[in-house]
Amino acid sequence: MQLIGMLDSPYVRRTAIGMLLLGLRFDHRSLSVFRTFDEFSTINPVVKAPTLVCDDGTVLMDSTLILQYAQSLSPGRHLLPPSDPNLRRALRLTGLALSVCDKSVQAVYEQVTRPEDKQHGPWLERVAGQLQAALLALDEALRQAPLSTERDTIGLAGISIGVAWEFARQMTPELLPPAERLQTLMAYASEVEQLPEFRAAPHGDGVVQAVAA
Ligand SMILES: N[C@@H](CCC(=O)N[C@@H](CS)C(=O)NCC(=O)O)C(=O)O
Repeated sequence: MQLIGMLDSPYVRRTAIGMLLLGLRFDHRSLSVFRTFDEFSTINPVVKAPTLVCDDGTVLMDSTLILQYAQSLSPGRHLLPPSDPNLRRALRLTGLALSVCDKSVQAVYEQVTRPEDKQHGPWLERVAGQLQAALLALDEALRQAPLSTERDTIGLAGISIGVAWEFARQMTPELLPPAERLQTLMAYASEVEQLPEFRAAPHGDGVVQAVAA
């Protein structure tokens, strides 16, 4: 299998970390959807990161769908709890984390891909408000009940929260709520960033490293 896309994308990074935690072997090609658009389009003409080229050549896209497929290849390790109430909580937290990713990415695209005089202030304000709401809800949820930071039990929610925070922190620091309102979230994220799978796939332009079993 080949995972295509850069680890500066939170979607690529959550996919890579999830696949590593599932114990799957894959090659990683750090192609940019912007700088290497043409090369990317020869693999997936839709140019979406992440893209997964399966062993039979099937091309998958979308981090959640790729992770759903990856989960099917690793029946011994589960990234989602099997049933309620834990399943419902994990899905809610994952949804909040994905919203952090979506809103942070939208803000980056607005600021980076548009010329300054074409940027739309009210849109950016709306996105920033949504980003802040998702981050504050995550902090509150983690304060109410802990979430695993352990390698053997961390799931999709924990992976997504760690990755989402790192992306938002690095890419849109000016849009975040005050740090004192995110203490629990920050502590959680800093702990999970120490896991071998997170360290093997750091935010940035590198390639996913192998992890010892
Ligand atoms: N919901 C998708 C979002 C993926 C996404 O938007 N990825 C960005 C990179 S951060 C991308 O492919 N951008 C290129 C484009 O949309 O043209 C997922 O979870 O994979």
